[in-house]
Amino acid sequence: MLSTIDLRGRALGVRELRHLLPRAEFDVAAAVETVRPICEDVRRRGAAALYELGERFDGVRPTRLRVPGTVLASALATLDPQVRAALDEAIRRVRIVHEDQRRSTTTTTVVPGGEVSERWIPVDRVGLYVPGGRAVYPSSVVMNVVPAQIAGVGSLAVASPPQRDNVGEFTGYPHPTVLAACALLGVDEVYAVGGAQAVAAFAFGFEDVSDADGGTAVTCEPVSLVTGPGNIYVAAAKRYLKGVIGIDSEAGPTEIAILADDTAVAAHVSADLISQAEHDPQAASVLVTASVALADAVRADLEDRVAGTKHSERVREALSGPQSGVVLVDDLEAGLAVVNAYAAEHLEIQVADAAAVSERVRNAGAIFVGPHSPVSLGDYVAGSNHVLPTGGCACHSSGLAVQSFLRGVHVVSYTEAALKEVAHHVVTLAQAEDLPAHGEAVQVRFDGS
Ligand code: HSO
Ligand code: ZN
Repeated sequence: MLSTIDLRGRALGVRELRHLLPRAEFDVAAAVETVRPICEDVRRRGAAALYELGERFDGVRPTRLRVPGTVLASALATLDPQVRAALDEAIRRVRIVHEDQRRSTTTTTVVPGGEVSERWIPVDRVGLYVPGGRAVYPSSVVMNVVPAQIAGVGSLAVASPPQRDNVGEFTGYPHPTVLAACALLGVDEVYAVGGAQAVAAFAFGFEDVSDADGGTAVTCEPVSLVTGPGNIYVAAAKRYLKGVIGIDSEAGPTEIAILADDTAVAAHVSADLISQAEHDPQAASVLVTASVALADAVRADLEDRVAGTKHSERVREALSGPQSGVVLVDDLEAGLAVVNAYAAEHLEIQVADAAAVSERVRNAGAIFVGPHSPVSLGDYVAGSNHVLPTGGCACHSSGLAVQSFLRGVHVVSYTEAALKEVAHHVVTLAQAEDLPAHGEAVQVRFDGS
């Protein structure tokens, strides 16, 4: 488990580092070919396709595509009280943090009478995807819904795959804890649709005439934006339909990188590496350190800890894969260069003076500072968001936030005098670009004056 990449004694640039550092091959482009017919089928046949695709890919035909309100209510009523308390606390903390990140309009007076504002307008309607394959993610409901609600999105729908193992009134619907989390957050538009077909259903909308109950058919209106993590097919569908819809990011398998020195506790490092490896055999767990003693101690701890963990097979596969490893570096400086080149989804800093070191991190989806801030805290109840950029996308993208659901619109307002003052510049630039009608549109306002 955990191969070693020994970079000691080598001065490497970003290009070389990216080449040498472990990273999963995640061929979304190839998966786009697989999801194209699925998305087109949903576009053409709507609800009929969604029932069939659920049966084929999720192993159970959705009972109804839209989960009835009574089923949502009973998921909440039957939710384990401890799970409810934990979800309540997660919601409370995620709300506190995200409330603070609201955007307000900025207005700049460029000249007297000439103003430009940036007004933040929420998207009208979003579709939030909550995965439900190897694990079920009520926490992801919280991470998607809370920022969307705080941003002021008027209409939001959740989709999550129907679960084969559900029984009784939950048969053919998403996992009851996912439904309960939706109910807790006041989301009543929930669909039993998973995978690529869920993204297509959101993009195109559909009408389910089989769910008319003698009255009107159920309609899912198309959304403007789809957010949330998912498997490679969800990512591929997001890529394929981008443009029809906006997307947050193409979240791939989870990654944790830990920058540690010999002040770190090996058992903590080892447990944290395992915690994210548990998600997926393709998950990446990377330790970056200059301390051979720590690396050895972590390896030794992993032996027992991996054997004793519930999903040990999956974890072993993730830790043995080419995407995981121990990166040995000369010193902290070199370690920082490595983590910045790697741009992990989650980065833990477990070194002396972790706060100061963390300020020097430029690329990471989220940073966890010091010995008492493990990633799994952030996964659930730190208040931070856990929908984060993977695969090196942290170099250019942010995790899900209130901002993800807003558009910043520039609002221009000039008086006649303020326009007159710059009219000649508009005319000059219009002529320079051989677009004289642009200039004329200004001049016409002053003709005869
Ligand atoms: N670590 C995952 C999120 C998650 N973990 C949900 C547990 N549940 C990606 O950030
Ligand atoms: Zn996690």
